[in-house]
Amino acid sequence: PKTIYLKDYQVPEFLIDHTDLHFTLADDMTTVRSRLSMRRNPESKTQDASLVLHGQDMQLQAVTLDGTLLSASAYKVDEESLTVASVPDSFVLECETLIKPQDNTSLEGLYRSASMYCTQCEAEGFRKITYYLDRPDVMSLFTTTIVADKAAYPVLLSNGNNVDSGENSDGSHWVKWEDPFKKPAYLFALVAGDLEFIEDSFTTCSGNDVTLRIFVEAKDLDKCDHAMQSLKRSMKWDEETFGREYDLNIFNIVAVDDFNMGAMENKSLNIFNTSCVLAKPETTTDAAFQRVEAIVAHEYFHNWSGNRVTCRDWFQLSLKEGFTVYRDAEFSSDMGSRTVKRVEDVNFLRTVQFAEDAGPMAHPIRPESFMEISNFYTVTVYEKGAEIVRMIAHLLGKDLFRKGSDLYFERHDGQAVTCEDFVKAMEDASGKDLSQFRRWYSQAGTPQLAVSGRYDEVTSTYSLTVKQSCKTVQETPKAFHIPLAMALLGEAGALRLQLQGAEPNPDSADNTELVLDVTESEQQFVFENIPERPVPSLLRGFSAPVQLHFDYSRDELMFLMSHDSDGFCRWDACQQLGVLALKDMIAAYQAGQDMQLEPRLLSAYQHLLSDESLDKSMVALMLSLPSEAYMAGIMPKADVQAIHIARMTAKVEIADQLQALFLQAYKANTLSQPYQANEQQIAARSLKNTALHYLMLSETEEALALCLAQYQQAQNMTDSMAALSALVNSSFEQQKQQALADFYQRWQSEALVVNQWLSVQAGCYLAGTLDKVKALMAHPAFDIKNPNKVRSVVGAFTANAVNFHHQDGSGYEFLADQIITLNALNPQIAARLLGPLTKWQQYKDESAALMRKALQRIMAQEQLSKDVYEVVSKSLN
Ligand code: BAL
Ligand code: ZN
Repeated sequence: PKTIYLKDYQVPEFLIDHTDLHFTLADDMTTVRSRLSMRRNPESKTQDASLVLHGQDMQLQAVTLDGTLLSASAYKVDEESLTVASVPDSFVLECETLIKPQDNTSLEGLYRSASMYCTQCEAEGFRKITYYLDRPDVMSLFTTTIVADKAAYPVLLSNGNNVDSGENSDGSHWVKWEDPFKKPAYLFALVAGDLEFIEDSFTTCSGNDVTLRIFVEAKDLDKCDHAMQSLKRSMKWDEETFGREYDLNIFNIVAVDDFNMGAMENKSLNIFNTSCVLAKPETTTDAAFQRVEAIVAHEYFHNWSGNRVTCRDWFQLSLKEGFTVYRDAEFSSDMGSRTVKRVEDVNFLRTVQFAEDAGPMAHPIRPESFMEISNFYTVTVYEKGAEIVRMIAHLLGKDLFRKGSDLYFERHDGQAVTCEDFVKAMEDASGKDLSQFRRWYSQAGTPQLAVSGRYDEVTSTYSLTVKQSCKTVQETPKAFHIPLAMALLGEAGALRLQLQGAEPNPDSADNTELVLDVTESEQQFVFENIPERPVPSLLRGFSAPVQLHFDYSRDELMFLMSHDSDGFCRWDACQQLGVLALKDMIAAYQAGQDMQLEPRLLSAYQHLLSDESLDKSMVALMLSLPSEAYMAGIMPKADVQAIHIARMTAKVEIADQLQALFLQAYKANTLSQPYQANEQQIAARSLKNTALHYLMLSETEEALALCLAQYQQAQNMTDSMAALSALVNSSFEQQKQQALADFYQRWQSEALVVNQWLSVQAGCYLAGTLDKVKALMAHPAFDIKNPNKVRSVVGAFTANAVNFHHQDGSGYEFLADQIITLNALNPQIAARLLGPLTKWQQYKDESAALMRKALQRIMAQEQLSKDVYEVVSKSLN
């Protein structure tokens, strides 16, 4: 496969002013007729070029140029394109193609999901629908006519407004849609099916009424309310927070079962994976409720950050994704607890994105090359991209950041632009210099920030020395501009900060936090008039996506945990104490010695469970030891078995020692009110179920009784799944089997619930899980063509570190088998599932060798897709 480079970007040679599409959907074949009004791009240097359109996997029936049917010699078709040798400066090109959505298992382009037709065009799926300039900087006005059998497909949808419709004598009907906004082909969407909808409305800030509809299969109509409410909250929030108003009178969401991604922001016709839109208490966990709200918001926010202002090319993907993830995170923070949201996001970033940055697929948030763009819908582009936007917001301050965002939208409305355009708008609006900051866009890797502190009693100064370094598999980047938010904590609270050489700080209460501009490889910051030896609170709110190293003593971590006013730092202090505790135990295990649990950790947990004034969600988060994946990421040549055994030993010890407190927390947080997915209830359930988890680790009869009662009486899926998961990971074999059978029996007709049932089993950390996973894949509930099911079984298994990394290599071989099967069916999903195998450098030599062996077996397959080839070849390099 060919590598495509950002440096080779050229403006398109042709533009498409109008795109008129006509679809006839029939069981055996779909006919697509396109009518493209085209002209040469005056900005292109090659004014005599022939016309080359993207296209694949279709059968071309006829090509017409300005009304004249072209003979076969006038054009050339290959696997990826249609070339018309000679075209005038301005012309109309018409193509008729045949496609087979029913055979399209890649779920890109037009395909069938259950009994409906739907599309996924981002990034390059439109070229599987018709020949086109399938690149985001070609923006066109679309009209779309859909013809289909009326009985089977009563609902026919596309982007924009429904402008005409009618019926034919053969039982078919048609609808014509017109989108008044120019858009790139990746935002095109079509849906046809037997769907029902719920409807609501929203009046925008300037008084426009918008009809909101969510289309689903009839059986799911009762699971749409939460998404609808989330949509309305998002619309309002975007007006208030970013000044962004919706721009059409209609906004549709459609739920589909078979979907590669979470959802897609097609103009006015968002298509969602059912898992990201459907929610009701009986079938949906708290976490999934929150995910629905966040993803509905994310897709809605794309209407401005993505659709009105889109990307010039796919290297700029983070322009829309990083910004939109930042926007949805801010939205979620405003809807619930800001600290909890921040901790969850940082925990994810540090575990998953840092691992990507340390692996063979490391790339800057604006990659410089790719073979297959689908491989770059990554945590780096999305989540790290959002952190970069967050840092800009932090550096500019709230008002200037808003000014920058207003300028960006105003300046570039209707355009396809670059990350540079975004940064420039921020600079122009604020007057701040972001030149060095731009390196975050072009350099990969996680900066390491080594900080040390020294207190001088004689001069009453405190010096912080900050050293930054960064290394990736490929290179050593230049120094980043890192905003380091910090405070100095004394016995009685945060101290006033006066930085040597800086303007004197006014004597006000809010000068206890500073953001240090770290810009060099080594810098020293000296604080004056510091009356006592302080404990520094560093990287407050996780002010930059870096790995912080400060040699805190365990007592200092205990102090931060209870005294820091920054919630993120309190949580992190607890995590870092957990890291030290686990490292001790891992080392003891590896040396064949007894594993002793750090007594401070036990006392910290005891305190967390006893202090009623603490935020329950935060307590639940702090009671969770650093994950095995996080530990593997920070330990060179990770020994997964040792990490698992040490962590389980620690957990069982905590469970046994604090049994009474866990029981008390369990009882105190058992709610009697009807379920609501609100902040208070979610917090209580999360603490209660954390307590249940620990209680079950002690495997007492009392805990079992509690767990079974919770399972049987649960009125909501959060409680039901928490109990089922505790049972599945316990040694109460008979009760476990009974609960699993009962659960399936009860929920077999609810696909999303069955997926949870699959994943709780595939994620079981007990021995023998791989055999169970293989059995699950033969279960009627499994379907390898459905990405949600594949993620629930194969994805959940690969996240199950101790089983996936079994020392005999069986987990790796199993994954390789699945990749080889999926490579032919759905390359995107195959490449995505490969992730865990590519990180072989992070594991001990024996594991690494077995992981490479599995990768080599995949590499030796004939007919590897571009997606899989790129990931495997780069990770074997
Ligand atoms: N644009 C692909 C799905 C999403 O990020 O919203
Ligand atoms: Zn997005």
